[in-house]
Amino acid sequence: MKHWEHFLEPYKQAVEELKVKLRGMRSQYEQNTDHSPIEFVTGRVKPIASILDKANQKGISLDKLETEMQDIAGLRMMCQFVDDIKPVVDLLRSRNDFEIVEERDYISHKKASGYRSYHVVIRYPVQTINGEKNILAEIQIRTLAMNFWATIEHSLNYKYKGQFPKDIRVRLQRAAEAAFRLDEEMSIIRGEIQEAQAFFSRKKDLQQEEN
Ligand code: 0O2
Ligand code: 0O2
Repeated sequence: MKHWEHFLEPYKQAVEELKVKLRGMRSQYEQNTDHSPIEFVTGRVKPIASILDKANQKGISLDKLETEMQDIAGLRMMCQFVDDIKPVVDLLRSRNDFEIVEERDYISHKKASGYRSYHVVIRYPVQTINGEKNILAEIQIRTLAMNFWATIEHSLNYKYKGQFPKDIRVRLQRAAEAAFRLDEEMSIIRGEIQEAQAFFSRKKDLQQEEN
């Protein structure tokens, strides 16, 4: 147990630091533009039981976790529109506080399950009392609709341990198509939605100034 605490410490620090940094991108957008492509940011360190399960499933030996398990530190950036994802990825590419080591585009190439998301794996330097330690972290960038589907599917996956009954599998695939269409519909009326959001956020600002 002590060994795990020691191993996970830099990952915990990285998740906390990256949450602040990525949330900082959101607040800068909010201050400088009418629309932030980032809706919200979450992060977590993978629980030990999940690390062990995944290592077991993928045949990763425990002494290779650091190099072979890329999502021990995981961050998620949620966007309103599919078109917001690319500018967010471009911003990640332009940063100089970490290095991108891999990108996986499950939006142009959705997974067989119906999963859609854009994954960016980074090498992030953590400052420790023993010097700098580089760790891998995975940033998942997705729309709210993609996130809704993935969250539900993930819970069901947990319940059925990946072996879905046929009717559930079919329903999940239909739900994935519905989420895809929802994203498409929202993209079409994006201009209208953003105009309304900008109007309400200006109104809120004015009310705050009056109080
Ligand atoms: P569960 O139920 O197992 O999913 P804050 O206090 O707001 O700074 P907090 O409360 O520590 O932050 O966490 P945050 O950032 O709100 O989000 C934590 C939740 O985000 C996790 O819940 C995950 O569901 C989810 N999450 C975020 N990023 C990732 C990721 O990259 N991979 C995965 N698998 N999940 C992610 P829990 O606590 O793990 O509970
Ligand atoms: P968690 O913390 O429970 O979410 P693999 O595990 O082989 O699919 P790999 O190589 O680790 O893939 O990388 P990949 O596929 O880029 O990223 C894996 C993570 O993406 C998963 O983490 C999920 O968070 C998410 N993901 C991938 N496929 C699906 C899917 O079909 N449904 C859902 N809901 N999420 C998916 P873990 O390992 O599941 O961990």
